[in-house]
Amino acid sequence: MIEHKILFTGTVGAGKTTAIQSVSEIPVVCTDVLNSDPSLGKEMTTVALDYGEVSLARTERLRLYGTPGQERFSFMWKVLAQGALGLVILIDHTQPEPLADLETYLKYFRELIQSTACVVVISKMDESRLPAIKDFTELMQKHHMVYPVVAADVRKREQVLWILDLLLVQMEARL
Ligand SMILES: Nc1nc2c(ncn2[C@@H]2O[C@H](COP(=O)(O)OP(=O)(O)OP(=O)(O)O)[C@@H](O)[C@H]2O)c(=O)[nH]1
Ligand SMILES: [Mg+2]
Repeated sequence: MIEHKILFTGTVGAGKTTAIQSVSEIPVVCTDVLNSDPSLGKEMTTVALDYGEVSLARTERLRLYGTPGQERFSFMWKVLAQGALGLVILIDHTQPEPLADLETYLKYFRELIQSTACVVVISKMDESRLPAIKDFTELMQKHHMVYPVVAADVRKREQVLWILDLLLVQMEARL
């Protein structure tokens, strides 16, 4: 059995925990607690990590880790990034500055992105329309990063599997 570690990161409420819960075949290890910050606009928030697993073929299993979104827990980001072979950056499109948010994650994970595979996922585009996907792609180009940028609803298992597929294609191309 070949195992790959995949890391889900990105903004608070973008759907990291949801994405892992959508596809995991084991009960997700979840460290969500009641959120005490009303500005986050949701009941629960991750304080340490999420962990789930999904097997894609009989020979391949993905170990899925999710980071906390809140910056005060960012000490966990580097810890969780160790050994990751692919990175999913989730950006909540309903937040005031989604482009600036993406830039924050591109900068923080620059080394990991350049040495592994990456997919940028814009979530909640059903709720707000601008900026467009093209604007996120242009930002990536400005940073000389050529990776897929997609809009997805991570509450849907098939869409998370599609995101993982976009990562695996890159990982296979590197082998
Ligand atoms: N409308 C809409 N809601 C979504 C979409 N994707 C996820 N959600 C909702 O957004 C919320 C995401 O919450 P979490 O999965 O806890 O987000 P998180 O990224 O783990 O957040 P932190 O752990 O606090 O950083 C959930 O209530 C989802 O149901 C989407 O595409 N559209
Ligand atoms: Mg979470």
